[in-house]
Amino acid sequence: MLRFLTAGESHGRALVVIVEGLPAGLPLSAADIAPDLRRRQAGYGRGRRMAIESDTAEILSGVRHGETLGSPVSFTIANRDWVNWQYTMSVEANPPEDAGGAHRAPVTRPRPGHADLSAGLKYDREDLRDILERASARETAARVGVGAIAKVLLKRAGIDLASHVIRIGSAAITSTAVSFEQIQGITDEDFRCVDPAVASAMKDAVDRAREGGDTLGGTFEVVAHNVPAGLGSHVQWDRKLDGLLAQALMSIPAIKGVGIGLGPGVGEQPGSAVHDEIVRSSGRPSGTLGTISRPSNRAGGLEGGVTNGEDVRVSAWMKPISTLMKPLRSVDLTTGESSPATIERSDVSAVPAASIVGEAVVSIVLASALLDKFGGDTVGDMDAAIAHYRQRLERRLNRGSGPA
Ligand code: EPS
Repeated sequence: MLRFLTAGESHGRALVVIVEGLPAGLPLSAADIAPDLRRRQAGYGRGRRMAIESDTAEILSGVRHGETLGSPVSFTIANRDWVNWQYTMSVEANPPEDAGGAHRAPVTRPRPGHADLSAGLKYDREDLRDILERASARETAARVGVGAIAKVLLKRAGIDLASHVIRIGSAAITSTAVSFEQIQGITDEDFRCVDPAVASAMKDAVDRAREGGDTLGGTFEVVAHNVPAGLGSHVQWDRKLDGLLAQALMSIPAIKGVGIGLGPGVGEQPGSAVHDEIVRSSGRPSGTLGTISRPSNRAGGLEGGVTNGEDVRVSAWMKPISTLMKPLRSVDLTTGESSPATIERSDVSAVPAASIVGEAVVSIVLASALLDKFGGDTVGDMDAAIAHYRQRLERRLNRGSGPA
């Protein structure tokens, strides 16, 4: 099992992460984490914060001379903006008057859609900043760091991941089966969309929303390629991989829906148009099962909570960001008076960034499932278990297909 915890406030000193369960002997360095941290910061529609930050991971433990030790890996991601928030975010009861940054007034007017009201009441915080600092999507930088480490492990097993944006507001691609190669070929970091004409419509939509003081959500899809059949299990509810993927994606801030394969579309079609037939491969097999192929992959690579050798395809629906520059109605919790919601610096749309976070959480769940199945205290043990399993499947699936 791979597990991790993150800590850190959005404008505190740093994000802090501990990852436990990685086998020993995995080559790993901060350079493996850097590209995904950078990709998460990109995207059209982000706020000014991303111009301040230059996210980098500093590994503090669990790695020596470029290899994991089997002990917990910890790392931090510094918040560059912290220098401007030292007074506001001080750990000390009485910060010195000359501590860095403005002396900010408490946040008392909760934003509809954010955690401000519900968690502010639950934790009894007068200044709702105590809530928003941790509910902020800034935390997702930490998860992207963990996901990048998980990807190194997955890569060793031959598994690759990619993601793309399907929709921002009303601008959307219509194709339901974009190939893994097409997604891998995306170079436009602003929208991460396979169709340049739709990307241009997405830009117009974001610009219109910004002008109107509004925000936009959307949809993205994550695809994992070359996944062995047999990750996850049908035997118990909390071992079903589709359920674990849904939980991981739903825990990303603002995600309100998750689909596997056809997703919610499964209810609109008869079984003959939903299930993927099982055929003998002729030529290049569709997935990792060799002699067995699937002409379609509407199941998104998962049947019975177990991977079936096809690409794992999961999509997520993101609501519009809840800080509106033209704020919705709210109530000032200090005075009880009706009042427009607080305005904090924010993004107009962050669907492209969310797709990178989606890749990360899917990687973490798949890496954990890979370790559950093939385990081992060292990567060598894991490699051997995978090789042994592949041979077993090959023997089983080649029955009747070769010379007697
Ligand atoms: C984000 C950091 C935040 C926001 C955004 C995403 O930084 P700041 O609050 O300093 O501008 O830009 O978070 C939200 C939109 C939100 O609602 O929390 C990040 O690192 O991704």
